[in-house]
Amino acid sequence: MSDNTYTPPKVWVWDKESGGVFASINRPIAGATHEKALPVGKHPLQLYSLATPNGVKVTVMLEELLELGHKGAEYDAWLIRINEGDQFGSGFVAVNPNSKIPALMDRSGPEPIRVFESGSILFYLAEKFGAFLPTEAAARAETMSWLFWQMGSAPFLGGGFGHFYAYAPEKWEYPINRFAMEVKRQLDVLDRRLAESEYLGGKEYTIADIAVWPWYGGMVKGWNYNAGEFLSVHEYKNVIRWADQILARPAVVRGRMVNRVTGDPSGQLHERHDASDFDTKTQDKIAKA
Ligand SMILES: N[C@@H](CCC(=O)N[C@@H](CS)C(=O)NCC(=O)O)C(=O)O
Repeated sequence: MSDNTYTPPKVWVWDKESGGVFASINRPIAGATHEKALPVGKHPLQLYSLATPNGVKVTVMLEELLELGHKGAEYDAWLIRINEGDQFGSGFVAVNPNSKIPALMDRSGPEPIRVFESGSILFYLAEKFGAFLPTEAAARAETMSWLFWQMGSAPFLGGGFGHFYAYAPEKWEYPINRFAMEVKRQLDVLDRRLAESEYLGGKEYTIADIAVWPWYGGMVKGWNYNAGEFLSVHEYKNVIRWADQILARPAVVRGRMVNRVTGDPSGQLHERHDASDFDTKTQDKIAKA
């Protein structure tokens, strides 16, 4: 146990930044901090996002829909730099009052429809295009169960484990233990499911896989928080099999590149406005131009 004890006051007040990565953008109130309209491109779907695991879910889904031939899934992906506070601009808050990426505006109908929360966006697109969501009752229920499992579980992985292992100003044993245990339990839940089933919802690749993969596939690939060795991710053989199978999909490779601002420049497509952008507008190409 740490000797760093804290007695909470009777009433919490916001008198200082809490420290750690992202401390400067955290605040206890919602709403816009500044006036800023969002750009609108030529396509029916306008996405405002960043290639974090939550953002990647949506760009993978859109690329998968395009791969299937759904022309109505053409989209403009605009970059929202959350470390610079873009999510608190008035235009963004009008699309997502929760000020978090990803946020989608569907401009294909007479009135624009806003959709926020990545799980809700995946479900909206799956229903709109009739894809990646089984119609048979048992497979549909299983798919939705794993989709909601992701939405409830990943905050323990990101906000819990990732925060205390990678972002907090100091390493504290108690929260790291608490959340490492929970993340390993979650990986074991997935490993057991994927031992009995090719994909999470059953035989088909669905929005459940698209939602879970960037977080838990990312963990076993060692992409998130540099914590692969710490969490002994090699133990989760079925999750590794499934993660590699999904990574072999061309739409997934493209989806991971959109709105990415870190890593190899050839894998960073800051904004996507046309299918050809993957060949001509990645950061390595822009640097040479
Ligand atoms: N439950 C939300 C979570 C979205 C979320 O946490 N987004 C993060 C990036 S991964 C964000 O925008 N953070 C900015 C902030 O908290 O100010 C979803 O799945 O869409």
